[in-house]
Amino acid sequence: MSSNLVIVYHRQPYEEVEVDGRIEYRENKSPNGIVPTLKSFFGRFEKGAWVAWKQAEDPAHPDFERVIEIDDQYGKYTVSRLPLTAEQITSFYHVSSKEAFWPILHGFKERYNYDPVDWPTFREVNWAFAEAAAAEAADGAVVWIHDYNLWLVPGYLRKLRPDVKISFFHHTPFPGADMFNVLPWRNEILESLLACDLVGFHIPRYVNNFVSAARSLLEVDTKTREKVKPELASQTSALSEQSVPTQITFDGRTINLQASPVGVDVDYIEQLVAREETAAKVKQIKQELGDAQLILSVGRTDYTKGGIEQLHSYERLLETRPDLRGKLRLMHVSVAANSNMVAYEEIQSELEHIAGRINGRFGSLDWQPLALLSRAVPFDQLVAYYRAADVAWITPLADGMNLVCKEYGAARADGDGVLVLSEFAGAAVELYSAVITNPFSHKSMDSAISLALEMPEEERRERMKLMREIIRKQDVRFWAEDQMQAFDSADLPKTMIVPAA
Ligand code: GDG
Repeated sequence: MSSNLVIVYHRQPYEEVEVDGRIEYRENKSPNGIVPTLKSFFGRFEKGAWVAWKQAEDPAHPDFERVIEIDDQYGKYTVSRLPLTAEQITSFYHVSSKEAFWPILHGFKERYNYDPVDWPTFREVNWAFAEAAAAEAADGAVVWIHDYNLWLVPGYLRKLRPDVKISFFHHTPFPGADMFNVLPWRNEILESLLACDLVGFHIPRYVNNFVSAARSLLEVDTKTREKVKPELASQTSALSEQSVPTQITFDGRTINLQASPVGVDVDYIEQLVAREETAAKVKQIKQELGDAQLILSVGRTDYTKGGIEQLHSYERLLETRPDLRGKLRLMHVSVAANSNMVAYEEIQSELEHIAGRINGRFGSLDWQPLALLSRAVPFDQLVAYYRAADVAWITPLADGMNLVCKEYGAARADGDGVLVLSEFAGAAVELYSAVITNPFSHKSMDSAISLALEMPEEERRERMKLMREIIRKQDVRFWAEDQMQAFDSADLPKTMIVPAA
């Protein structure tokens, strides 16, 4: 039976484990994150499907079943596995998406690498995703595509299936025309996105940027523009906007635009924190700390996450404040992506270099100022660190949303703890009661961390209370409801759009 909701996301929605020579499909070990959130949508549709890639030596004759049925706590759904060669994956994902698009999306022109991009392969892979989605979709189904590595899918899908509703969600920032137009494939990408019924972003700034890029190249008109919802305009910050287009027109069609910040599963995190094992782990962490304060920093190893700038700030802090030596510990979790990308390897070795220098300069046999972890901490332990940390120091240079800061707030059911948050994380638009900082400024970084470490309890609790109210209200279910409403309101007549060749 074909599906009423088809989710197109590059990764498969489970872990494949070989047991006695047989493949078993297991729930992802970590029930947080975007994959379980997306799977939870299947419960709202009669029949669901997921399209992802899977590596195959010979895609014409893959050594796995292309389409399988999964039955898990989210119900029964189909997973269509698109066989791609290792070369196709490297080219479309690691090279085109990560080396060319990712730096531009996050505003790092100098890191943009155009030369190795093989555009025909990017098109070919996106076409294959579109074909797989078209094969799964029922008449008038919603096809929900995620992220920039699938930018051309909407245009192709519109060609293959003019009847379906196409929605596209960006998890990254979207830059304005000056930055986006660095990409030589800009017209083709924008025309594809304009084949959607709905294009979603975390915050109004990215919507405005998308429209600025589209208007710079194409005859796009704004049909409706609205004041930004109060929950996304509670302060004026680096990423604030006061109004946002909600509908634009292009080529005789209307495209709905949505700003909807992804949230976290607060109930789940609170349940984890309430467990006895978590309490025991928190106690153990606190005992090990003695009277030292714990600063926690968590993210992927990526230049956008600002790890290097943060370690420099920590070094300056220990340099200028000898009184803090022996009284602080920074746990810097920087999970290395398994991608063999030079840019990430360089960041990793730079982090190790600075961390080694800090420990060498200021540490002793009894006290190490910094613990650098390059591997993922299991989520049930991570929440114990969230709960134990006096300060969460989350200072990306650019970040679509940033869920770590929301997880930290969700874990602080005790009402204490301070969040220092970069003003360039999408989450800063919502979490105005955090200590907001500019990671490009030494002065701002250094004063924010000092302020956080010295903040009186009353102020900590007041800020945390405000933050937790927002994190709870705008949690993952709130986002899901927003998406569902947006799908419903995107019921528009469609015409065929042919993306530029
Ligand atoms: C993209 C956008 C946007 C991290 N370290 C560990 C661990 N994590 C988990 C966190 C969190 C997730 O990874 C990271 O989410 P972020 O949102 O912070 O960042 P990206 O991976 O860059 O995600 C981002 C997001 O998409 C959603 O739209 O917010 O802006 O870049 O859930 O908990 N989890 C475990 N151990 C770790 O050491 N278990």
